[in-house]
Amino acid sequence: MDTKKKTRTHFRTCNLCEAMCGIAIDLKDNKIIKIRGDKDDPFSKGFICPKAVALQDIYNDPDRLKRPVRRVNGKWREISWSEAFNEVVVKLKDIQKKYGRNSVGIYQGNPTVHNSGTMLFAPQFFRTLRTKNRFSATSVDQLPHHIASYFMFGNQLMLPIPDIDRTDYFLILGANPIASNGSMMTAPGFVNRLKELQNRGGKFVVIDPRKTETAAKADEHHFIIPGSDVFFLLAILNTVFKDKLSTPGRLLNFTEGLEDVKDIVSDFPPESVEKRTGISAKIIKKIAYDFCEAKSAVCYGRVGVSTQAFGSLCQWLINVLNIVTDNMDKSGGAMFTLPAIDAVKQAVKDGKAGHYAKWKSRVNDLPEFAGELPVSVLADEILTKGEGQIKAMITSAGNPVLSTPNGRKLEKAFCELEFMVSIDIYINETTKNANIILPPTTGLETEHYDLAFHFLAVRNTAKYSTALFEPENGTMHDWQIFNELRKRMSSDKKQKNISGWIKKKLTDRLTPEKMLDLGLKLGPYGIWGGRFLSKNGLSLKKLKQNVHGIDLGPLKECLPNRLFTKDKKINLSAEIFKNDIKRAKENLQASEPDNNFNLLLIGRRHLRSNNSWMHNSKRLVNGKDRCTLFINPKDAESNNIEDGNTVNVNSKTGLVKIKAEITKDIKPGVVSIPHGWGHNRSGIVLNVAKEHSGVSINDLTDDNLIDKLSGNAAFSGVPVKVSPY
Ligand SMILES: Nc1nc2c(c(=O)[nH]1)N[C@H]1C(S)=C(S)[C@@H](COP(=O)(O)OP(=O)(O)OC[C@H]3O[C@@H](n4cnc5c(=O)[nH]c(N)nc54)[C@H](O)[C@@H]3O)O[C@H]1N2
Ligand SMILES: Nc1nc2c(c(=O)[nH]1)N[C@H]1C(S)=C(S)[C@@H](COP(=O)(O)OP(=O)(O)OC[C@H]3O[C@@H](n4cnc5c(=O)[nH]c(N)nc54)[C@H](O)[C@@H]3O)O[C@H]1N2
Ligand code: SF4
Ligand SMILES: [Mo]
Repeated sequence: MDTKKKTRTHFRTCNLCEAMCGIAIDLKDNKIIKIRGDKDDPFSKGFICPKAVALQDIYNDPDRLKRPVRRVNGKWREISWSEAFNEVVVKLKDIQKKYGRNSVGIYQGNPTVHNSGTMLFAPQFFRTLRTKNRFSATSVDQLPHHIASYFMFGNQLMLPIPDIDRTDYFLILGANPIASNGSMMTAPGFVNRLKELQNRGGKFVVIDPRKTETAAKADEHHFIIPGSDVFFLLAILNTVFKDKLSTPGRLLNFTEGLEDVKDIVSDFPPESVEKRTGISAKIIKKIAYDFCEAKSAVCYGRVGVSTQAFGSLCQWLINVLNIVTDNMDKSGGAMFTLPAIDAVKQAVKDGKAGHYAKWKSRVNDLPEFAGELPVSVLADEILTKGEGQIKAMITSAGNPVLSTPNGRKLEKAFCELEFMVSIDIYINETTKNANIILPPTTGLETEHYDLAFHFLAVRNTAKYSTALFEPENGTMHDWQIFNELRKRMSSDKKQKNISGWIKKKLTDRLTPEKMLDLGLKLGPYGIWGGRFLSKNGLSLKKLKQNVHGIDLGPLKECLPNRLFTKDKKINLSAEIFKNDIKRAKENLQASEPDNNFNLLLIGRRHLRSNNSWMHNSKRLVNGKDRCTLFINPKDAESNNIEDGNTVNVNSKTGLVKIKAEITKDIKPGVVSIPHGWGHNRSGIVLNVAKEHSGVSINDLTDDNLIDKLSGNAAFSGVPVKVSPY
């Protein structure tokens, strides 16, 4: 059949955010005529958001790079792949030879986890570099979740997922899933799931400094002072124990440290945190009672509580709350997935799945976690002279100039490098600083399997998408780029023995398809490995036959078997959390506001945006300016600001000029700017985005504001001053 001339429909998963929506793409003469939700996808049931339609804009974007480019005297010139690879490898090898292996730094951005090719192939290349200077978007996002899981369950990837489809009470802190479509909780059609929760008599309660799109639909919303969730959670737990509201139930048999936790939280009665959180003791107690009285309940906290000075304590306490109220590993509580490719199990090496503080950053002594250092320290690692200084950078699928704290400083640091290569589809605020850009194919040209999001999903499902379009001649997939880099970096390495030689030959022949097929077959539902050891088991072939995806059922109880701790027990009171409580206590006592910077800045997300990189789609950026400052009428009045005024926003780190939008939906004392904007830097090639540039909130955020335990950026509640322009 000549598919080029026919009308046809291609089914796949949208890979833009974590929701894994099934989409149906109608084509005529091989041109896209419509992108719609796939009603037959058993998981997303036809739900999509406006970004899915923009997949075609990325594919068709005239600004998208398709051939490698080199920057010479501020001008970009196309070069051949072989020239590009040669130069990159020669430069990286030279620099490592001259300054040592840690002189090459790596930053991997968010789309990494949305691209199975990169997930499978980038690590092999990075291993050849043997550098300790590895960074990623994890430390401006979910690092505290991994730390909590590692210390409590023994595996950094054993992440509890709220069982939203069965819960009776859903307590949401610092997340706005109606705009973000859910994170570390893959639940396509989230808004419909919330409606169903309410229809079956359940309740959901939102704790957020802003009355968000999600909060607006909630049964209760309570404003909280940014950065104070740790105290709210401690006080909830205080009430649970003091009033003997609940017990861990079945979990008690394999939970260690309950008495320690009781002891810790006894110091935080609700009355003691009223002022710091802005939530009354009465409300805190009511939430504790409602949570415990519900048939099932789950507490979930995301970006807004991870990116705080006490982000790790927050994620730990959220797990503790779910455990001590017998809402962990139970229908309607927080549960664990069993994905078709079991990344959780595969994360175990030498009996351990993760490590913490095996080494520290050269500057500021920040702990590594699972081989990565916190990105807040990246600029300083480049700028601070001495042994181990970063002299070359590799960025892949990331835009840290816009997405990490004090982006201006990082931008300056990039200018000091001897060499930089970026693997990216655009010349943007980060990649414009590279010497060479290696552009991969994108979304619709790639096959897709969600290695990450199947294990973060509210149901067990599996789905594989074939590529819609053949890649253009002379273009390369991310995985091919990484594979080529790996081969060339290790080309002069002699294999010590025959098994090494065989391993290398086999590695050279791997493709994502082969690896996925193997993973599926050996996985828990596979034809070779699983409990479904039969013809009906999963394989890539089987997934290809089921273009809408396969439902593998609701999440199931799996503890204590699935625990990765040595003693097969949940560790409720790991030392690192207990020790960090001291820091929290000090903070509670000494929280006098800084009069110079009297407002607290937070971020926000919009449905039609996706971090920093989708503003070159006209259909998404059209309409009202979205990069504005939300400010409460009281604060606007006291600072002489009227709606629509351009204002100065200052922090210790920087200054931006931005339009004010006065709204009661933000707590007095708090202001909000969305992240990912700021396309007003010279030298970028994003012609649509430039026209809707906005400003970067990360020109205001501070690389010194971190969660000391994890090193994660503390974006929530950056002190700022707002004044008329
Ligand atoms: N102040 C503040 N800052 C934040 C946040 C916040 O809430 N507030 N959120 C943080 C969070 S949660 C995150 S995850 C980070 C995101 O931080 P980053 O990952 O650094 O930023 P992105 O904007 O996602 O950049 C993605 C890059 O990948 C490129 N790209 C897209 N698709 C592909 C592909 O298939 N292959 C390759 N090679 N490149 C591709 C894009 O062109 C873009 O350059 O931002 C963080 N920054
Ligand atoms: N449309 C869209 N979808 C996205 C993205 C996007 O950029 N746009 N990014 C994707 C990525 S990378 C991620 S990680 C996810 C994130 O998904 P979510 O975590 O749902 O992200 P946000 O919408 O930023 O929600 C964070 C909420 O925390 C609140 N908040 C801020 N500070 C505090 C605080 O101190 N305490 C409390 N309790 N709340 C606070 C904010 O007001 C905000 O409502 O979204 C993903 N999906
Ligand atoms: S919600 Fe996320 S996965 Fe679903 S269509 Fe929108 S961007 Fe794609
Ligand atoms: Mo993220």
